[in-house]
Amino acid sequence: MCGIVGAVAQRNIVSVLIEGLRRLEYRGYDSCGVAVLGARGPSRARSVARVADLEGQVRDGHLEGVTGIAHTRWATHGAPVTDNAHPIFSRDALALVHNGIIENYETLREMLRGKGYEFVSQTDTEVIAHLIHSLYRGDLFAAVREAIAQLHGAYAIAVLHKDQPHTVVGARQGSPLVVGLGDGENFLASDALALAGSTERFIFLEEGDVCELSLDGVRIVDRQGEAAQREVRQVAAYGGAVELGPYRHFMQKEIFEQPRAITDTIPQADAFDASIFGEGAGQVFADIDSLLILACGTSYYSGLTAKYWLESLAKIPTQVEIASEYRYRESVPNPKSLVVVISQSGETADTLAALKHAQELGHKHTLAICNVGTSAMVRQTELSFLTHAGREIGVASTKAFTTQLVALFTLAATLAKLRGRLNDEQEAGYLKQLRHLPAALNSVLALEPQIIAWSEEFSRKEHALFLGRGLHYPIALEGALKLKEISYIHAEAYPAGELKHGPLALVTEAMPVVTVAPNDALLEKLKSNMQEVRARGGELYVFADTDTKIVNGEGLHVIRMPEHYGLLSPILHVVPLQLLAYHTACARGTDVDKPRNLAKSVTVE
Ligand code: HGA
Repeated sequence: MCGIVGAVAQRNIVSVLIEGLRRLEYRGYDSCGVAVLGARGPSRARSVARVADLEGQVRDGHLEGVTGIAHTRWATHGAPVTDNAHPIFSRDALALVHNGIIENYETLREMLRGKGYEFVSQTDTEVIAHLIHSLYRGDLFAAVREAIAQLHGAYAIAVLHKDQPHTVVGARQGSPLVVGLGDGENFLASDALALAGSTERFIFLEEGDVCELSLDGVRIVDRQGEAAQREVRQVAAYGGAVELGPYRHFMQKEIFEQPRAITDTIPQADAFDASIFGEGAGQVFADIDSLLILACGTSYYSGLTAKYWLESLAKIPTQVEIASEYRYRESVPNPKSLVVVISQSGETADTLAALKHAQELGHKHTLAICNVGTSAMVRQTELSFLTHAGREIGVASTKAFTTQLVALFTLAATLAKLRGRLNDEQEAGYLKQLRHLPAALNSVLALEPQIIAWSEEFSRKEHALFLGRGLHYPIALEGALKLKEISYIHAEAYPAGELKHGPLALVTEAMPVVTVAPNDALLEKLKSNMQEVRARGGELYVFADTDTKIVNGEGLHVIRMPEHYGLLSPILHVVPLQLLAYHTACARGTDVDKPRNLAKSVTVE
């Protein structure tokens, strides 16, 4: 989603700003811009094309400066057109970039219009720029503090003013912002990743913080206006831009990286030990009587899968809820419940807000399952498990999902052991199965040519139905989500037993029905559901375990999964669904890594 970069230096800073935007590009955006401070005020370049186009404009226009801010925008208020792209100016004196949503922008706009401010964009952001400008009395830091006291909603902002050279002021509430410390120069960004190459020393701002960057230092105050001492963290692991290598898209690369990602995520320990989840986890796990899993999108589906594991293995009651729903409904808190939040980036706005809501309701035990160790989510939870998927660039999540499943299975097995429900032999068996997963995944990835053949058929369809049962119902949901996200084919997933309660009405010969058919206890029931589809002329595309005896026939297409993998089977069965979505999207010629209207880390509500 939106990205912010800012810098104060003694050298021309434009290349740092552009490079920062380039590093954030993978998150998805629809316009971008950069502003630098000159003697007569800020000047800017904005583009509704890619960062490369912005770079061309900057070069051709000789835009240079030692103080600047830059932005990639994912529009929430106002179309992705140049006038709405950030940086937004106020009276050619002040420039501002913003991530988030200002909920009371209409009231503020009326108030500011009353003061003579003219609005030239449809954004909610423009009210912040004019508000700060209206409050400016020679001190930008003070004006920002006064302005944010009037804002309702979520924001991370970076601002500069023509009368204050070598100054960028930032503030955050509900959207991430980090300060990067250099020598005689300082930086600001919505993600430390943007500043890799410029610094390895970061301060992760906390909710309500306001900061002022100058050449020789950074001033930070907290929400109350008290000087805040924030830890300086060394973060060196970001490396350079990720290369595509022999793959056509990052999504394909990431699907094929799953054996490696899972190898790196499987706990090294030769036992399911609470310490895998952080210091004090043993105590926490002994204290809890249930789990509440909060997540969005693909992470929500990993939570749904985990419910089956947690309740069958550990016999611990587990509730899974969409974060954006949980935070706005009245629920019954249980302080003995462990709140598990799942997010690839650890910055998902809805999940962070749900976590905060749970904490305010009195939930004291929290665990993050996350791919980014420096994220807000990891910092705001008591315990954490880091997946080691590596950077995921494709908007449609793949390796983050399967590594989350590894983390959640480990959690279920650990709780089962602590509750006396896992004997030594079972523990050794599950550990062995986990270690063999990368090899098993390689065999599944070898099915790619057969899946490509199916994808040709799918690319001509407008609808698809996905069926699964039990542990594999969430996998059917994830398969349908992948297909709709990147190929724009309308797809729905149902637990197969639900067919006759409604969706069967949709089944005709034009409706492909993808079926996840592992050789588990529900296989015979699933076969009956498949018959129901065939009887109505539906075309079945079945991913069946080798020993299921489901064979090709009229209207029945079968791809055999190499081996049955018991409780861990969802981790294997999701992979052909990822490949099916990927190759169908390729056949339809969509922008696979950056599907329309979507963004990578969803940092707005
Ligand atoms: N609301 C602002 C910023 C949008 C944003 O943060 N997207 O991720 C706008 O629409 O310009």
